[in-house]
Amino acid sequence: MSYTFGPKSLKVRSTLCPELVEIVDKVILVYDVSLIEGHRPEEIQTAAFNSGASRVQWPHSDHNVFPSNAVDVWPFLHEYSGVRIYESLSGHPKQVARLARKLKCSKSKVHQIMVEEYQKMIGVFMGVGAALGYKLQSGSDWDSDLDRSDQKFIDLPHIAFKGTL
Ligand SMILES: [Ca+2]
Repeated sequence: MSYTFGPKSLKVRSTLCPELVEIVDKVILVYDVSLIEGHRPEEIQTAAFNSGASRVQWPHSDHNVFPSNAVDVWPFLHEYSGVRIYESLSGHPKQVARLARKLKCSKSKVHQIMVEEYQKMIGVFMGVGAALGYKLQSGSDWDSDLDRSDQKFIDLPHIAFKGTL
């Protein structure tokens, strides 16, 4: 089964560098995602930095070049344990509370489900990127040493193109 991008994702896709476009077009064949943000202009980068959503200032983010070398992606979960979810996992507290009610489990269990889903998504990206000969960086492992525990700032949706392998 393959999936398709909705209008918002397509708009984000149009701001991505050709290598990321190639990658997301392969990812969506096997794993459903929503593309949340690609190119980030100065005022948006400054706002992201000021709010703590980004740790770098304009123009040092991979989102700041055009076309963008970075994309923020949310996994689109279809169902869990037989329960229809059918939404992108933003991790927003309201979503976590809603899913906890829906799945009849704790909020911490929902967080665990989300982190697992993100790690699955990141694995798909890394695999697809490598198969195409591209090096990617994940916001869950900034230094790409395969250790997710050695950093303070975790940005699970962040995927950046870092050149060829
Ligand atoms: Ca690491």
